[in-house]
Amino acid sequence: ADGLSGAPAPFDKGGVKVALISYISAGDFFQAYQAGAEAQAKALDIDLRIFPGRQDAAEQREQILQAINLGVSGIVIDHGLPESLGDVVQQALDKGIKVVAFDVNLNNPKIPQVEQSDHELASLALEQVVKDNGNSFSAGYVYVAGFAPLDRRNEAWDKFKTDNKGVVEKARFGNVSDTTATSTADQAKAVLTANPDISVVFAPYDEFARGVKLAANDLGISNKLKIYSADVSTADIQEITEEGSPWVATVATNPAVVGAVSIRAAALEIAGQTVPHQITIKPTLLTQESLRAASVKTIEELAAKIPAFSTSDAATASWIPDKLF
Ligand code: SR1
Repeated sequence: ADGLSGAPAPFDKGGVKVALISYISAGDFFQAYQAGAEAQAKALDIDLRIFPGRQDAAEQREQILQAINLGVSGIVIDHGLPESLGDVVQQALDKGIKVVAFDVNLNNPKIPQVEQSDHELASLALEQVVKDNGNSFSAGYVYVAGFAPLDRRNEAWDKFKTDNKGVVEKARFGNVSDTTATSTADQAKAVLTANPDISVVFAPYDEFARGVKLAANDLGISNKLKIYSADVSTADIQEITEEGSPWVATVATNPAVVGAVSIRAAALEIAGQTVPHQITIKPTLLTQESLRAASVKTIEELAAKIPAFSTSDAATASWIPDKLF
């Protein structure tokens, strides 16, 4: 570890230990988030310890205790179930370890909360739904309660239904696991078969959208359905823009940028510098039409065209390198 010249302690010496403890590691979003966190950690000469998430609350608790024993200076907690984390997170704070939470509400004024502005994300997607379909249609909705971003997006969906009485939610389904897309596809097949009048599916997580698209394709109804989602990855862009795809819009940040922001927030906390309690990374609407028109094929091409996909001004400081992608 060489340290960063001009950086405050302990970053001037380098090798500061930080743990990234995820609840979910599988899927494009979480892999890109981790890659962004690693890139930012490297730029800060942080010794980043990554604990893979396996959707296992007991294991995540254990990992936090392991990180405390490793003597880390900071912990970034990426998703999780708040009810199973409160006491172990408090143990970390009591030892002077700085904690940052992404997409898990730890409800502690000492813990900065990172999020992607989920109400806005869902509202932008739903505005596009109305532009494309009007405000009277039968809908399917993919939701699993208990995940902070999905719960926030659900608040926007509830408001949308209140404001648009002609929108009828015919079925609600979803699964979050290590096989989210394929399990959601199995559920979607049953739902779409039982409700042939569904013309719109709101699936605000890219793994959900991928599952619904798979089901629509298997049932041969891709031309009768429109899918609206959250998140974007290179694989998603290919699925959205391919000919005949029912996946017509998504609203997203660059997850690598979100990962980088989470590490920067932890670094600022460790350096004793001010970090806002709420750190928000704003998402962008990406329609099938706009992606096709711009001939965008990868997330890197998106980053070259849309500044918010290459960097964020959240949690920055003059001593923190932020040109990562
Ligand atoms: C199970 S929660 C999945 C969501 O977490 C992140 O906020 C991503 O946007 C993804 O949609």
